Amino acid sequence: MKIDRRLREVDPEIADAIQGELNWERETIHLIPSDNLASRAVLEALGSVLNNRYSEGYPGKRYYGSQEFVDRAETLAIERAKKIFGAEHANVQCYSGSPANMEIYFALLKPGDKVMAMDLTHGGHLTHGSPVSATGKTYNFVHYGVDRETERIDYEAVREMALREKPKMIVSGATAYPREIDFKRFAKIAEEAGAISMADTSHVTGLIIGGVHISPLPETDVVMTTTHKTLRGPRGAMILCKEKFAEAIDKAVFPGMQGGPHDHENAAKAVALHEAMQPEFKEYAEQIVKNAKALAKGLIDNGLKLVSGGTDNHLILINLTPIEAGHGAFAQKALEKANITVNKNTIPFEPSSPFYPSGIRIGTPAMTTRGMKEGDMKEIAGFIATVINETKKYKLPEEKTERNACFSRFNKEIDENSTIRKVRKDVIALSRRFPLYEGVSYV
Ligand code: DSN
Repeated sequence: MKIDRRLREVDPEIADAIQGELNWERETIHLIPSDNLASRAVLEALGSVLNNRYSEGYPGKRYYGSQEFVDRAETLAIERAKKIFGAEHANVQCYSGSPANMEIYFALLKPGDKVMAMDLTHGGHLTHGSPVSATGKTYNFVHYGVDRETERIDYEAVREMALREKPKMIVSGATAYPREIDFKRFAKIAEEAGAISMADTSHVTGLIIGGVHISPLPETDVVMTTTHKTLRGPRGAMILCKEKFAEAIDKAVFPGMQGGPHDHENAAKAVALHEAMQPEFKEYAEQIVKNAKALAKGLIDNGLKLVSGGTDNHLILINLTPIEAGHGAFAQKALEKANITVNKNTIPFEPSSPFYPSGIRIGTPAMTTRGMKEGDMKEIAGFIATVINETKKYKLPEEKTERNACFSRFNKEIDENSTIRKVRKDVIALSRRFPLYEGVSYV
């Protein structure tokens, strides 16, 4: 085997798949709020020779030899993480957000301990104790949600619940909550209730670093963040905590739940943190929110209903129940046909189901990275409203057995829909005005 042949030569099928994704990203309005576009510098570190190593342990205390450069990269990541978040301790080895949350629970709880977290359908995450997740099966989760009227977290209700339930840990943070979360208030509630405070800031970490949203630190005991969302780094996660929890967290990550760290990923985390320390990152974070507010206004002006009536962060939840409960799958598919990438999502007090939810979740990080501004958001809001309007005549059959046939018919008709085809052309024209990964090719 010749080690230095290029991907195109070795595996043209995978080269085609990657080139296809690149073309798609270049010509798409990419609005999944947990997605972003990592820099070439981050991608270069990810695709580096650091992939080749095993290095169980931590810098200076490894089980394998010759770790000079691995240690250098991981130490840079740790130091940058501590500095940027103002944290006493950082563990950057977590493979991703879900294992990182498990690692925190494993470090600080015993099976069966009570934990309070946000309900999945109100915007929480699977690993915040959903009954289908190992977290929900291992620990005794009790859930708070949003207020039915305001669709926002009612902090006084959370406080009352915490004092009543006396959990061992209170988790703040969400994946589908369009409003700012007062992480400091959560930490205070936990302190009053005698609980450990844990914040999962994954979605809004870039906004926190950019000074746009409230930081959970230094008050919160343990913070978990993924590194690939608004932070715009490689896929992965890290845990930040108070010194008193450092040993337990490190032991839970390795050897508790993980083996060898992904050294290439950790180096790429260091690059992303370096980028986040630059002055332009603050501008990017501010622009994410300006864009989300402009997009939300545009959607409302076009007659769409938003959960909580708007947004303070990077994401928006469109409530499609005025069309019908469970309409999210139709909207997602039709938008995909128009080269607009979104995800169907449950809404608070969901009247349908997670597979056929009543909402669409959209966000601005990726398009902000691409350089789009408020005027572009207004145009995109018009595209989204036009496409959703074309789906209104389709209704989700009550009978589950009729749903596949319904979606086959819908897919065919949506493919041929001239209004959606016209939007697609306009979307491609708009996205081409914002070049992406120029000069990169797998052809
Ligand atoms: N799946 C991620 C999201 O889309 O928010 C969270 O892990």
